[in-house]
Amino acid sequence: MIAEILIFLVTTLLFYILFVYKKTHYFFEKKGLKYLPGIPMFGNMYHSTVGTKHYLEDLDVVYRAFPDEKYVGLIEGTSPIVLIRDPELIKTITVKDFDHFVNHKQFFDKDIDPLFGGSILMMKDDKWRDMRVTLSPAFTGSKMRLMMNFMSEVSHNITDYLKEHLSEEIHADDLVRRYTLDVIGSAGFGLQVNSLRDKNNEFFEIGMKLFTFDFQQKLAFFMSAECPQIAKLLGIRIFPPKVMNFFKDIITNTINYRKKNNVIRSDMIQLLMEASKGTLTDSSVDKNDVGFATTEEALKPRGDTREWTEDEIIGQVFVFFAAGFESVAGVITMCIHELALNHEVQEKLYQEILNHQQTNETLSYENVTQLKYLDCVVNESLRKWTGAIFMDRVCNKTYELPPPRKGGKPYLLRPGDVVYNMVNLIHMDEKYHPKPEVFDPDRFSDENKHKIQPFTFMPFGMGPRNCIASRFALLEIKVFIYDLVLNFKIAKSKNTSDPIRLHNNDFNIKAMGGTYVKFEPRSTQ
Ligand code: HEM
Ligand SMILES: *[C@@H]1O[C@H](CO)[C@@H](O)[C@H](O)[C@H]1NC(C)=O
Ligand SMILES: *[C@@H]1O[C@H](CO)[C@@H](O)[C@H](O)[C@H]1NC(C)=O
Ligand SMILES: *[C@@H]1O[C@H](CO)[C@@H](O)[C@H](O)[C@H]1NC(C)=O
Ligand SMILES: *[C@@H]1O[C@H](CO)[C@@H](O)[C@H](O)[C@H]1NC(C)=O
Ligand SMILES: CC(=O)N[C@H]1CO[C@H](CO)[C@@H](O)[C@@H]1O
Ligand SMILES: CC(=O)N[C@H]1CO[C@H](CO)[C@@H](O)[C@@H]1O
Repeated sequence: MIAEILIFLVTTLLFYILFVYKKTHYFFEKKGLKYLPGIPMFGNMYHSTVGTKHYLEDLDVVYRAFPDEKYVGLIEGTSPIVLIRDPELIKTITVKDFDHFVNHKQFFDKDIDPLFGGSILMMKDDKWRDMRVTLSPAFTGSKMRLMMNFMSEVSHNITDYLKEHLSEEIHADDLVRRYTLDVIGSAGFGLQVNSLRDKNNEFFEIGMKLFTFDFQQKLAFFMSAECPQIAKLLGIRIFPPKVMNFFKDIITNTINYRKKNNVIRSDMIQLLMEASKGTLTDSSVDKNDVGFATTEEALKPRGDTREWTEDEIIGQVFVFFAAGFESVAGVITMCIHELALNHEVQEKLYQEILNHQQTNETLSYENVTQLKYLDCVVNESLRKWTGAIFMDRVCNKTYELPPPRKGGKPYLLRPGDVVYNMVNLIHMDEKYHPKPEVFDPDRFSDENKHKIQPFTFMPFGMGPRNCIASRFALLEIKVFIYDLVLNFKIAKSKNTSDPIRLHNNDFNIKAMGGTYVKFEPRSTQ
């Protein structure tokens, strides 16, 4: 009897899995979309789910399978997603018809993870619009000038540390994460973290915990992405309340301290405190701006201003962790790795920086944009290694995509349908960037940059929902690379991998086996 019930249950389950598997295929076929069948339950994401390949490598297989399609079907687990591969169409979705695609896919629910879920990243529609308009003034050029001091101080401290450890093999992944974490501590939370000297710093440890998911967290993440209702019902949380409370306490204590003692420090907490009182504005145009325009230029306030609670606004400091930690750390680490492997690029960059330093002792905000080759090196690092895998957008109003190929039929997107606008894979497509594996900053030189087709280089996303902090990120990267290249020769060590391959653990951009280099003294020292 029990055996029969078991057989019945197993058969039902198998049929159910097969049914779900076939349903997506039928769905795409009916709509005339090309797709790869994938594996039941995993869809096209089998290898990255079981951890034998990076997420990007799974996507790459689908991206390359149909070179003549403007978009194709992607099966993520059991969900059908439209993968957009045509730059022209990406422009239409992220800029021209943005009104149909305002929101990101919901990876975190506000009720499940208040810090991630309550941040601007996950906000929707008008609420997002209002928050974006409120926060944007905190990220304009003139505010970045203030942030630069915090970055430089951390960078100098790390340079000093490295001078005491010349020619030792350094684990750059760790070093760079200490830099970005210290910068977040200082520029974001008003803390002097100094995590390189104070190795067991609590802020550093808790910050790192947010990004190294253990098995339980991976499962929770999978659940809240695949079946959010069930996850919510079960009260599944990705981050333990302890972590959440740690950050909340820091923020609350800092604010209370500042209010009580009338302390003013020009960091993000300060800017956000002003924003919550509605006194933060910025209409100045800075000719030295780097990065993409933030949204206040594109989004008009809706007139009636929303009242935010201080909690709601201050919660946005956490965005530095959610969106600004791994992304920056990944690019800087890869840039260091590339410089160690590409000797000529590093020497050319060194010459530019040395020249600058000889006339101008320290790097100032005004001078950052004048370092043209540095800009090219950073952009080339972002081309190959941006953390932006795709720009996910959820369709809000029924929308007709043009036919995927000549003679095909248009595709109708319904509210709730998800599209992924590809970023890295377009950066690495030889159709747009010849010899994409080669690290060649001269792609961005004055002579060459016009050859880069629009919407084929978009490390910070595109349109009104692009990265709010691209200026902050570019500055943070440049300040550190400037100091490193000026003071040291970044050299290969025993464990430097060449060529660089992506590790296969999760979404983050890291080199397989880690990035190890030596910082050798420059002969002038
Ligand atoms: C190299 C570093 C960074 C990269 C490559 C990067 C990339 C991106 C990308 C691709 C998006 C989505 C854009 C889209 O869908 O069109 C995004 C959004 C965002 N990023 Fe960044 N980012 C970086 C650093 C930062 C930093 C330092 C912060 C600090 C606050 C930050 C805050 C945000 C926020 C708040 C959003 C969401 C904006 C919205 O939904 O309105 N990012 N970023
Ligand atoms: C930099 O180092 C100095 C001296 O060790 C220290 O007082 C300061 O707090 C450090 N700055 C940061 C941002 O960690
Ligand atoms: C580098 O990229 C940034 C945005 O990421 C852009 O503003 C800048 O113009 C680019 N520089 C060059 C030389 O292409
Ligand atoms: C640095 O900036 C100042 C002020 O903008 C400018 O006069 C000077 O030429 C710059 N120096 C270099 C080396 O670019
Ligand atoms: C570097 O590689 C050697 C083997 O070649 C290994 O024994 C050593 O632990 C590695 N060093 C680090 C810091 O991982
Ligand atoms: C289906 C859906 O999400 N509809 C939303 C589209 O956007 C408007 C405002 O921007 C919302 O009010 C709808 O709920
Ligand atoms: C010699 C030189 O170029 N000095 C400049 C260094 O940068 C500052 C401002 O950032 C200028 O005021 C100097 O003229």
